[in-house]
Amino acid sequence: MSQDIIFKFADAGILVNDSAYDKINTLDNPVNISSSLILDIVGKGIEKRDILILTPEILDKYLEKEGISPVSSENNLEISDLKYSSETEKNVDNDGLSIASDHINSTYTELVTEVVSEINNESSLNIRPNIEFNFKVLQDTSKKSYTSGNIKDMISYFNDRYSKIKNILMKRKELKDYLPISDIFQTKDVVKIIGMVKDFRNTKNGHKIFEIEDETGEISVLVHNENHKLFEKSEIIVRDEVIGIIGSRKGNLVISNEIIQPGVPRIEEKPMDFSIVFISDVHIGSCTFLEDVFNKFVKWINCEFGSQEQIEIAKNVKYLLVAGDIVDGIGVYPHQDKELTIKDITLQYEEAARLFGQIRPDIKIIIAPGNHDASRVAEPQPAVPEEYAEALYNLKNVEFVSNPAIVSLEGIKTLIYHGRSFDDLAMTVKGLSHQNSDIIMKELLEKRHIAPIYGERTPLASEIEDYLVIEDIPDIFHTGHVHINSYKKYKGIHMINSGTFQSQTEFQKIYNIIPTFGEVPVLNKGVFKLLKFRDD
Ligand code: D5M
Ligand code: FE
Ligand code: ZN
Repeated sequence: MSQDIIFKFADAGILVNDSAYDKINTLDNPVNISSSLILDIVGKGIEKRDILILTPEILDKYLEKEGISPVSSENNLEISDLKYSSETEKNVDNDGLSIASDHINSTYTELVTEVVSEINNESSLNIRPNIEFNFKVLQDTSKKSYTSGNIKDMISYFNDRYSKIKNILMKRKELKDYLPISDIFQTKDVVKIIGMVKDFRNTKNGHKIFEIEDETGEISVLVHNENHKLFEKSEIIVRDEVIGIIGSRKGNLVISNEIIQPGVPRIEEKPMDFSIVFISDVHIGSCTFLEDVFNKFVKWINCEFGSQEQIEIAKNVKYLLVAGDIVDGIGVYPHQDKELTIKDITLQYEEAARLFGQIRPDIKIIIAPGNHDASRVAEPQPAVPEEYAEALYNLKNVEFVSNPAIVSLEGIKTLIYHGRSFDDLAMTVKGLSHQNSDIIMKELLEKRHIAPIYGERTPLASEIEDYLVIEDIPDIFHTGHVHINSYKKYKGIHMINSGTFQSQTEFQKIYNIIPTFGEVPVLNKGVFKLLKFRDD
């Protein structure tokens, strides 16, 4: 009997007796059958703290109900068939929870503590009864979708994007005396404009030409390939981005000397006397969701597992942020059902509620949707709908926000974004890839937009307003989606990608995406840590 299966049952509060162990072991697919059986039992509404004993008789009834193997008993499995035990079992994992130090870049590694592997047998769980949260939602677009999807909305959407980002660019001293495009034909010397990139192309001599437009007109801007630094900068500029150009006019062409992105000023770091845990891409319901790894994470956050140092970190946790893809969803890609253990979206959220419901109630959990969740896919995505996720909504310590959203956690401004636009940037910009989400996050901050390219893989709702402009500078920028974690501090902003709890999928095999599953970033009193829960 694999330990994994024992723990699966134990985590759901079910003890499996010896004969039932043996019986499960003889089945073709014991792991999957165990998962379904657990769901079936848990779905009957047992109390979380009750311990149930699974006997071979109960197992037989379940197998018969599911048509898995012929058994003699005629009764259906009922909750009353399970024997209750008042004894509370302590589940102790044999595997150490370690703080990872083997990570990608050096800045990252410097911030990670030494590997420690100790097992804490005694629960230090001490619920803080009087804990107070200073939690505010600063920006949420859940109820702000007014779009009728017509062409007028498109125009208004782009105008809004342009004027919001222009307002940021106008404050740059280099662009103070910018001119509307229609006026530059009257000037001879230096030309300064602020416009949206309508398109760009390379000339046959290898120069780059941008078509830039504002509300008054449009103009071609040439970037000479011998101006190496400028040419390099021009390579990261994308369609629909709003930029400033300083150059000289030659007839109907502006020769660019400088490209100015709105960028972000350096921010001062705020003190933090608590911890925030960042996760995303849990993909509950998928065959590749790593339930055991997730349960180990839950035990740590509940202060029941880890070295003394790790438990001290857990004690400081006040917020758990989830940046989308909580569940694997239904029909997200062709033939997805073959890769699902739970094929119903409501049941996926019920399972999510069971798993997240094990987390201590004095931690506030903030959930934003991702492209696998049951929210509309066009961004900004409204919060996970209650209609499908009622079970999660019933958890008292969970808050739901849109994607993207800005929340204030004790005054720490946190921008949460799933990260779908990373696909567009990784596909279209030289030097950007899923592996380097820190560079993509820096680029989004520089562009002051969550999903700058319109009409690529990221579906954007053409709202009357563009809610994806990054107007406020966050203290933390939390993303997911790429399933590969990263951390970098840029101009004082903590940029965090939280990885996943899903092992490599068939799709990711094709694209050679190697996920960093079970590695969880934490800001412990302002200091970054990466906690490793995976076993390998
Ligand atoms: O995304 C899981 C992973 O797959 C993540 O690394 C992004 C990548 N991905 C997803 N969709 C695409 C497209 N359309 N192009 C390129 N790469 C993609 P998930 O959202 O969990 O399915
Ligand atoms: Fe995902
Ligand atoms: Zn995703």
